[in-house]
Amino acid sequence: MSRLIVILGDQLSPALASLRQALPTDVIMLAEVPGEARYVQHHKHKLVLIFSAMRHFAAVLRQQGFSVCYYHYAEHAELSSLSDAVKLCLSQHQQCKELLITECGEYRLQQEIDSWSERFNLPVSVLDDDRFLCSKAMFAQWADGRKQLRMEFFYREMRRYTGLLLDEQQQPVGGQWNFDKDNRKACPPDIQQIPPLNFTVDDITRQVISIVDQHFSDNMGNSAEFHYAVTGKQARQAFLHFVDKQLAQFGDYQDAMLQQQPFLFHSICSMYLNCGLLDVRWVCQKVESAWREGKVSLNAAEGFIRQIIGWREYVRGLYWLMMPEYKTRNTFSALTPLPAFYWHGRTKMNCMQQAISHTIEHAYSHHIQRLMITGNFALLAGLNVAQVTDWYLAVYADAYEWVELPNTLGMALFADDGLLASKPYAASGAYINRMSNYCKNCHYNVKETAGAKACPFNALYWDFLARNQQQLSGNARMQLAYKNWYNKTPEQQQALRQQAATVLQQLEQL
Ligand code: FAD
Ligand code: DLZ
Ligand code: SF4
Repeated sequence: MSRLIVILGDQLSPALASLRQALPTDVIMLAEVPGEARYVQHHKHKLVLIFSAMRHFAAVLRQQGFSVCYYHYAEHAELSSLSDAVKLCLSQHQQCKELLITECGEYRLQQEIDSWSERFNLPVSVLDDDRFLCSKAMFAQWADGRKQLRMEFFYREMRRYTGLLLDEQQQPVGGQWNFDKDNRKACPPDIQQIPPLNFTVDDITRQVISIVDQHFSDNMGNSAEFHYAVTGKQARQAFLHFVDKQLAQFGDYQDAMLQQQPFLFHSICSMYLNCGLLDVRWVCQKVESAWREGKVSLNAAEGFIRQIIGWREYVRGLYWLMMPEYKTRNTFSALTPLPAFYWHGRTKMNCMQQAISHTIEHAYSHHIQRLMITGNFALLAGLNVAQVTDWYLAVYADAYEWVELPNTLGMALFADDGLLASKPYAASGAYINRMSNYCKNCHYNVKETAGAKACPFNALYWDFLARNQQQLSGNARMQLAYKNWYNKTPEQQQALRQQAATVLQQLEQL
């Protein structure tokens, strides 16, 4: 008996659980379908990356002797969803009497998959996605009975579980678990940098680019500028380049931002990890080895490994633990419509212009731009949570809901009432000025709080504290912020709130 093995666009890993079970008699299906390509307005680079990586992956499976059924975008008018593709494939391969799939990354699509058994009247096996180190069940067990689900404690468990950066007594090397405090230096503007590896497009990618241009012309980005890896081999090359050239400075400058520098010392590997071109165990081993060989400092290696086995695994665990209810959360009842400049990048706020233009150009911006620039602005201005989360899901090449939603709704917007973060990441212009050189080139003045030239982040920050006093003033980590607010005279408070009201009225013109 043959099985139909369905591989999704973010499951492009040779060691995928379902592929490990594949037999020569099975049929493997991959399908480019509008249902997945249009559920948000994905950035063109994200579409090119996924379609091209899917096609390259299918070619390798064929070379390995598998029977692959591949549906190209728009070649079959009747295909709208993945379910349609499965139906067509089953009709074309009637020997398949069972479906096999690895669990998917988004609740929305998992619901669809869960309907297949009844819909197609076949047994459907859904395997755990063991590309993640922590299974859903393991995370749920860790979370069970805890009052707070803090990443730091989860991360320590994951260090013990993986053995990464432990000494012979199973204690953290360097005597502490976390070197976060050493990851927050501002970056000198003239620092020497070697850019990430770019790749020239091949025939497969060229064909995909023309499809994306034809069918997704209104989406963000310019597909002619696509420069990312599309195979596992290229993604590993790009990562080794990072380890060799950038990792040494990743630790120090993880939180820094510089004018016209979208990548700084970041790895640019989330888009590859998330679609399966890179393996988390492999990347962590490469980074640990670089430290053990004395090539990079511990704060760089630990800082990187924490992001992967800590944050990445933690947000995934939290997502599956809390969905679908998580997506409905909106602690501050934030409903202000997303300003149009999030889509076109034309704003006088230089920090926002930089973060959004990097996003438009590369379908990428680094963590601090996502959190402390576009995310912070959305938090302070009370932008509509659903519109903000849709924006992040659309515009980044690494965006899938399991990772995007907890980071946006939980970390950036604090809309989950502190489930993920112990306090809101709210900051005025002073933080942005400290961590970047953006303010020097800005129309607004970061030192001013009143008037047409005042940095919008300043009044919005105080207004955020004032309007959410009821929810936040009891938070131990907000005490200093509220002390500073209460130290202001009623006139000062009134002026700041008036300025914030003016800013909010003119959002589209900022
Ligand atoms: P590096 O800075 O080099 O970090 C190394 C790796 O660590 C990343 O590749 C990533 O796999 C992992 N990592 C780091 N931080 C996180 C985190 N908070 N959560 C999960 N993994 C992390 N990441 C995504 O992969 N997809 C998203 O859709 C996404 N949306 C985000 C939205 C917001 C509002 C915020 C604040 C963060 C978001 N992140 C998301 C997390 C993080 O910003 C990106 O993983 C990172 O910027 C990717 O760039 P990089 O590969 O150069 O990362
Ligand atoms: C993101 C994406 C896109 C743009 N297109 C496809 C597609 O055409 N076919 C497919 O199988 N997967 C695609 N994906 C990835 C899926 O959306 C992803 O598997 C789910 O969101 C679950 O993470
Ligand atoms: Fe951003 Fe304000 Fe600095 Fe301008 S002055 S770059 S708006 S923080």
